[in-house]
Amino acid sequence: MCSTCGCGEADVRVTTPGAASDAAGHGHGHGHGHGHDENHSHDESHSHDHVHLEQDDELRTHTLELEVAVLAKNDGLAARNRAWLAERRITALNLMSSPGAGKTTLLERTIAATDRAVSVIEGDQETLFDAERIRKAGARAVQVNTGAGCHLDATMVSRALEQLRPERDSIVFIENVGNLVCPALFDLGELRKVVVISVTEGDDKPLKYPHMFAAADLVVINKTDLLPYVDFDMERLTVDARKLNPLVQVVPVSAKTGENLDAWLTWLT
Ligand SMILES: Nc1nc2c(ncn2[C@@H]2O[C@H](COP(=O)(O)OP(=O)(O)OP(=O)(O)O)[C@@H](O)[C@H]2O)c(=O)[nH]1
Ligand SMILES: [Zn+2]
Ligand SMILES: [Zn+2]
Ligand SMILES: [Zn+2]
Repeated sequence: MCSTCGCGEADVRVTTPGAASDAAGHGHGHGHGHGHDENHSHDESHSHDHVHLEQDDELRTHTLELEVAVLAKNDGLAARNRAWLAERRITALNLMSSPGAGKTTLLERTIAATDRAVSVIEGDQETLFDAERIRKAGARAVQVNTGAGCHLDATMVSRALEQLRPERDSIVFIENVGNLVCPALFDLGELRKVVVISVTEGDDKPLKYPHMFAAADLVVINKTDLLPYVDFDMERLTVDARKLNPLVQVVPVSAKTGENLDAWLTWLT
């Protein structure tokens, strides 16, 4: 029911790859919306008569009310997830990035390098690819397929936790759907939010996607092995991220080569 991008959770599936039955759950068919603050329908730079301004305002007000209600409901469910995780002393981390920034690669490395028990909730629109990669890397994983949806929400994470059954004192990584926009708005019940940005995406992303960077506890700059080949100013990215979020930590790594991975692992512990 997202008025802007049409995402919905009507066909959400939660699957444990390799499990005896691919216990495919089916989502309750309620629609949901999420915020896109910008008014997409009017380009600021051109002028035209706002003859239908009242209808626009009405629609916008309605959309906003819907979004507020959806996010409030999500926040309630996220609080339940957070309490459930805290009772078990489980550290849950919400990993967000645009598609292909290297979230799964970083997790593969992390699983190999850490002593803590790790399990993973994978979010993608389709396929079990990432959950299979995690399983091959040696950790348990549950795949959430969001169908048309472009983010994970607290309900999906709650259902995934039921299947995952993470052990006490472990780390649960939640790899969100690749998207720098709406995942920022949805509290999943995680302890911390991590944004992964790769150097091939450009250093202008914090100011272009401010909600994501404002929400982050940590920014991981990935693919530093490619720095010689791209124009990416690490200093600019850091300065801009801190304009939005003065306390945010920034850790450059290469998930491919393992460069500076210790800084990430230290942040984790
Ligand atoms: N050069 C280089 N390539 C990397 C690095 N990390 C990941 N990659 C490559 O980037 C591509 C995407 O990596 P993934 O780990 O699948 O990225 P992702 O963020 O999980 O992608 P989605 O789940 O689709 O959003 C793959 O081809 C990786 O091998 C890195 O540090 N350096
Ligand atoms: Zn959207
Ligand atoms: Zn991935
Ligand atoms: Zn979305």
